[in-house]
Amino acid sequence: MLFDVFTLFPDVFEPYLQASIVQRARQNGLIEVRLHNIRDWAADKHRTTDDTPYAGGGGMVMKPDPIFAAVESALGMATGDSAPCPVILLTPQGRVFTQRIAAELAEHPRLALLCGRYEGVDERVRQHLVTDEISIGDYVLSGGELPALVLIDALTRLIPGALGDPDGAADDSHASGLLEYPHYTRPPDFRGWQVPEILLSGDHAKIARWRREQSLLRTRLRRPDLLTAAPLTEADRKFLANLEANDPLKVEG
Ligand code: 9D3
Repeated sequence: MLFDVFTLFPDVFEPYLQASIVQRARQNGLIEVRLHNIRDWAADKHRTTDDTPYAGGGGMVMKPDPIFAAVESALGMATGDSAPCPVILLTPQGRVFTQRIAAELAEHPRLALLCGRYEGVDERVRQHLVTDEISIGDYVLSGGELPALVLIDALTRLIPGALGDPDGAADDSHASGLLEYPHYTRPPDFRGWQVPEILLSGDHAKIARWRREQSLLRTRLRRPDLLTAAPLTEADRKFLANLEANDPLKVEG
């Protein structure tokens, strides 16, 4: 999978791309990330990439011409060298990124990621270049660079072979639609706090059921919105119905 990233701050990408699972995926040829500095496509001698908004309002707006030049050149749009690919603007106004959107985007062999800065980009970029707009959540960041890295990381994890584990991303929280059950490792007694007996029992069927129930309890308590959408078995529904019937206000420890 090829990511073309368009940014005024290409340097902030390097440290993360040179670490973690993303680095291994690059070394294994599973992903390629091409960083394009929008400033390299500014036409004037001061290499201007932003300007004041028409009709005032304060702040700065990213100029359309360097962005169009950078994206059209990198994607071979003028020469028709390459198939059209999604051009995603990272913006607080976009649809909020989820695992479902990650899976949808991971189907594409190539994505262009456009990182906004300042108050935003000239509206004509949105209208005539961008094909999709994504936010990573309702909080204010300084630009689209961290969101672009978030997207690259989430999509890389979905590529078969990108994780060491052959089971891949199937076990990830959110892939099942539920929050994860509690995890423990050695020692069995840490400062007097015990690992739940059942995990030491060796009874794999019982352990699987306990973990599933812990996932259901935790999701019901912390993210009831997920529970309505999650694929639940008949046994799951019985467990939840029983909880409601016996003790509607019971909270997990
Ligand atoms: C000061 C301007 N803000 C008025 C409320 C709007 C604004 C514009 C640009 C706020 C933040 C930004 C920079 N952020 C992004 O470009 C961004 C972002 C984010 O801030 N939060 C979550 N996802 C994203 S994706 C891109």
